[in-house]
Formats: sequence, structure tokens, C-alpha cells
Amino acid sequence: MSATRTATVNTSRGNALDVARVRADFPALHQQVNGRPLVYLDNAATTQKPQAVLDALLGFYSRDCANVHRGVHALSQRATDAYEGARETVARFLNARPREIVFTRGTTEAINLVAYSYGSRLSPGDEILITELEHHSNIVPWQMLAERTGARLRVAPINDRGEIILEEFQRLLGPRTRIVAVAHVSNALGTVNPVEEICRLAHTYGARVLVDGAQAVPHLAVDVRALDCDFYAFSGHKIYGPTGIGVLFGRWELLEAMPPYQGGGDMIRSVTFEKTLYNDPPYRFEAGTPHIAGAIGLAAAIEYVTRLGLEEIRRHEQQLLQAATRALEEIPGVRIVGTAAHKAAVVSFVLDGVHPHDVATVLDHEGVAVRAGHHCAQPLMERFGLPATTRASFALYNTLEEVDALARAVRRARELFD
Ligand code: 7TS
Repeated sequence: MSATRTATVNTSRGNALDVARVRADFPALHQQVNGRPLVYLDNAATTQKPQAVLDALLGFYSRDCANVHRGVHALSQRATDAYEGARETVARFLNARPREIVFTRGTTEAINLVAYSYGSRLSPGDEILITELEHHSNIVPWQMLAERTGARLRVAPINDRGEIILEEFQRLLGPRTRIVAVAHVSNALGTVNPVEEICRLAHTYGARVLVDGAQAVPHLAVDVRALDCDFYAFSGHKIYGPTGIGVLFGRWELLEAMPPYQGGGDMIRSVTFEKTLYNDPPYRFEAGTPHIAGAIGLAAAIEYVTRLGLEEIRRHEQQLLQAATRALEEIPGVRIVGTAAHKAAVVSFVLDGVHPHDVATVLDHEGVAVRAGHHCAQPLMERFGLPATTRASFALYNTLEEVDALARAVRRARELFD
């Protein structure tokens, strides 16, 4: 599929994303599905991987495969250097310090780590504040923490556009609020939340803020110091990196005071049967052999998007978002769910009289991959009175031609079910 329409659009700095070249970096994009060129619009679920990431994984396993932090031999040194180098790359990417970066399995584990470890200091009557648009990963760990400690879970509402109602959020904050947990970008609606303002408000009450950045880091530049958040979580696989690796940023002084999350190798300083001394962060929170290849692959992915430029990526994706919104709105019977003023390139929609799964099935026949369902945000779906939506989510390699293909396929679904 040609990318010329997108590739010819120039940005004010004159270095627009060359989408045709970008697409050449992603082997998985060049395949047929059901006899049609693949149009991959399920990027919020996971992204495809560029050759640079595949090469980094292969390079580790074919040359440097050894365990980290425990061998003096050459391969172990190389593996350790690459793993710790990956930590430095992630730290630079977020404007954090390497010792503030904990490698986890993904966003889900990062949030569970904070809920379990930082959360252990909560007591009955304390409050945890989340919002109505959270992914289950940013709801359930807090519910479990509330059950364990007697703390109370409170939920800030959203408006009909899918935006957090800041006045309501502020009203729910109080001296008992200990933790605020909020998505930077909603996976189901695309809403970009005002996390800087949320951090500012929460801090006036002494609450700590965890930002779920799973859907933010692939689309916009994130600076944890500028946001002034206390914790920031994201997954490698949503930013063109491997599955099974993710990141927790934690402010050093918080990590330093937190108890371990899991026990095992690498997280200790010394062990006797009487007493174990724990290692310093981030190692305190990385029990056992980590996903070494995953961290190295994630660093390659971060270097890849950094080379292209987060601002260029954002502009390109905003163009796709606007085009997709317009094209879908023109189709009779389509209603877009999530119309916030600030959105990342996610378009959730329903088609009158057609179940979202049926829409997605017709789209798949046309080679268009989207997700249908509740998007692991059932309370959010309930807020909109819907069991599910169909969701197209865009990435840096998508084109305006693919937006056209999406709209054509949705029109086809409408005809079939008319
Ligand atoms: N938080 C948000 C906002 C997410 O979108 C997701 C995954 C997670 C947390 C969990 O990330 P994980 O890597 O630990 O699983 N979201 C989606 C999605 O929208 N479709 O599939 C997975």
C-alpha cells in the first residue's frame, strides 16, 4: 500500500515522517490477510516491531546470551552492560535517573508493584482515587489493596465526551487521599488526561500520583519531571518493543523507602536464615532473572522512536486521527464514542444495529485489524451504556490510505447488516 498521501505532508519544521520508509522497517506490515493487504489498526492492543528491535533480540540471543549481575565472564559482562544500558536509555526517555527505573513485565505488573509495596502503608479510612476511564489494570490492583488494608476506593467521573471532570476530581481529593492513579491516555477513548494538573492538585493534599502511561509513551513525549508524577508505568509492547517487558518509574525517595514486592535472587544484599538484607532500588524490585532480551529490545524501540521524533510522530498520528474521525462521522449510523478535545489516535465507535464483534469480523475479511469489545474498561463501557465498541487505534506507520480502507470496510459492514 502506498503511503504517498501521508508522506508528502510537511510539518512546520519540514521533517515530516517519511511513512513509506518507516513502513519498510516493519516486516509484519507487508503481508496479506484474507487476500487483502494487512491494514493493522489494533495498535492500542499491541504494536508491530521494527527490524531494529528484531535485530536487538537476535543479537542478544546469538552473541551475548548470559545472565546479568552475576558472572565475571565476557558474555555476562556484555549482557549486564546491555541490560543496564537499556535502563539508562529508558531513564533518558522519561527524563528520570537510571536508579529510578524498575523493569517489570509490563504496565500491569508495574501498577501491582506500587499497589502492593507502596500500598502496604495504607490503613483503614485512607483513600485511593482513580477515574471512570481506567483500564482494568489500573482498577483491580487498587481494589485488591483496598480490600487488604481497609482503604476506600473512590472514582472521579467523566463527562459525555470522555473527559475527567476536574471539579469533581478535585472535590473527591482530601486529606485522606493517599494515592491517585490515572491513565495518561485512555485506551478505549483516546482521551489525553491533564495529568500535570492532576499531579498538582493531588500534591496539594500530599497524595502520591501513579500515571498509567501504557497508551501515552508511543504517542507523545513524556517527561516525568515536568509532569511531576510520583510513579509512571508503561509497557514495551505498545511502543514497538517486545512483550513481557515494561517499566516502572518511581521517584527515588519513594522507591528507597518501599518494601520489596517479590523475594528471590538479585533483590538481596545478603541472606541468612535469620535475616535477609535487601538490595537498593531498582534491584530490590527485580527479583529473579529479568527479561534481559526484553529490556534490550525495548531500548532499541525507544531509540527507534526517538530517532524519528516524538513530535513528528504525534503530528502524523493527529492527522490520521482527524481523517479517521471525519471519515467515520460521514457514515450514516456510526457514532464515535470519546470526543475529548485532546485525544491520541484512537477512534472507538458503534454502528447502529450491528454488534461491534460483527463489525470487526467484516473488517477482518477486508484485511483491516481492529479490536471489538470492552477494551478491559468495563466500568467505562457501562458509563456510556454500551457493552462494547469497535476500536481503530493508529500508530506511526499507518497511512491515510489505511484510513480510507477502514471507512470502506465500515461502509461494507453497514451494507451487509442493513
Ligand atoms: N493500561 C492501559 C491504559 C492499557 O491500555 C493497557 C493495555 C494496560 C494498562 C495493560 O497493559 P499490559 O501491557 O500490562 O497488558 N491495553 C490493551 C488494550 O487496549 N487492548 O489490549 C490491551
